[in-house]
Amino acid sequence: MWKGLVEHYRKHLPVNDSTPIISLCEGNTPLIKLNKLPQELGLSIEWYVKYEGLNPTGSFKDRGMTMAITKAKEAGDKIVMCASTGNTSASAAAYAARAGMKCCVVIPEGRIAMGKLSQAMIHGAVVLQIEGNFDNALDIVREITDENQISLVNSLNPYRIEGQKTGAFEIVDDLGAAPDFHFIPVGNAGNITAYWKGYKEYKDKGKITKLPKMMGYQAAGSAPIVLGKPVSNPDTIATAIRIGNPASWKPAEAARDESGGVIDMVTDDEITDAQKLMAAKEGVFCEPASAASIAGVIKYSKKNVFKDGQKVVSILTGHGLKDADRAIEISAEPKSIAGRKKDILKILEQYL
Ligand code: AN7
Repeated sequence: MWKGLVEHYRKHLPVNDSTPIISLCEGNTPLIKLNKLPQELGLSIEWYVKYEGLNPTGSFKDRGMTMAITKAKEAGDKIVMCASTGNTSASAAAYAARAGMKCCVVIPEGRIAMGKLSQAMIHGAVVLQIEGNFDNALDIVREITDENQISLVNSLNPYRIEGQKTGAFEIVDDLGAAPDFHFIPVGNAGNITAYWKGYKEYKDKGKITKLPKMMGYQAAGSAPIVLGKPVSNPDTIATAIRIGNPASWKPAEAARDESGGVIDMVTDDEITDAQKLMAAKEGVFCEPASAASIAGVIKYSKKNVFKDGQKVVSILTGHGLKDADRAIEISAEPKSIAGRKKDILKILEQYL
């Protein structure tokens, strides 16, 4: 029985026999091989997506949160706190509930996808909306957690990175090797940092000989690392990565440079096209931010640098249902018809 990633990878994680592990059986997410998309794009790569939307709260944040909340519990903290574009707050609220702790989330008002907001609310977090953006929220939360006995559970918390590095372990355990390229959306840049740490640890332990190139993708309206300077008014439909001053900026650049990868950006249109392609051609529904890791492959493939048979992994960081409003906005409207058999058949004629 799968008991969660801390149990499974405990020898790689900072826990001991008396650590009270707080888990919702996260991790062990599927690595799905794409069938249609490579062909449609004329690519002869072996392309996989890691469907992190299948974690308990619907995003990769659960990997880090199981560790962060476990360590907060071990330290005897009663309250945890985070700033969030949505998924961190959903995950923190759920794991805090599981641990019997209070959670406080600070979010940018009106910029959180409804699914994520509903999660923080139903799990009983103190939900505080501020007028500013994520970066402003994180500044406030850092100050408060510095000055009080409250655990910060954003990815600045090193235990978050420890938990999230297990994503790299799972990919290697599934493929028997690291992929050639690892495509990943970049917001606050914790996840690219964590995956790179995971791959490097597996290499140090002799489990792999070769490391992947780390390929990070920001949204064009929120691309501080690409532009080389903070963006004061970040904007994108991919609200999860609407971040203008990433906390893990330096480690993300290190991952890029040490691996020989790139950090680039994709437009909202490219993100939307990629999200629709994944859903319609492969049956995998991811949220807009996640689709940046698909749009990234499409953009990069135009440079004609992929070699036949190379292994490419894209991390689909969150489930599409998180932002159902957006999916409805970009899809064909349901047709309203009279409920007669012949009206329905008339519409289906073209597919028969
Ligand atoms: C679906 O929830 O920052 O580069 O506060 O929700 O590690 O920040 C979310 C980020 C990618 C970017 N995809 O990851 C938050 C938050 C999804 C996300 C990212 C986020 P990082």
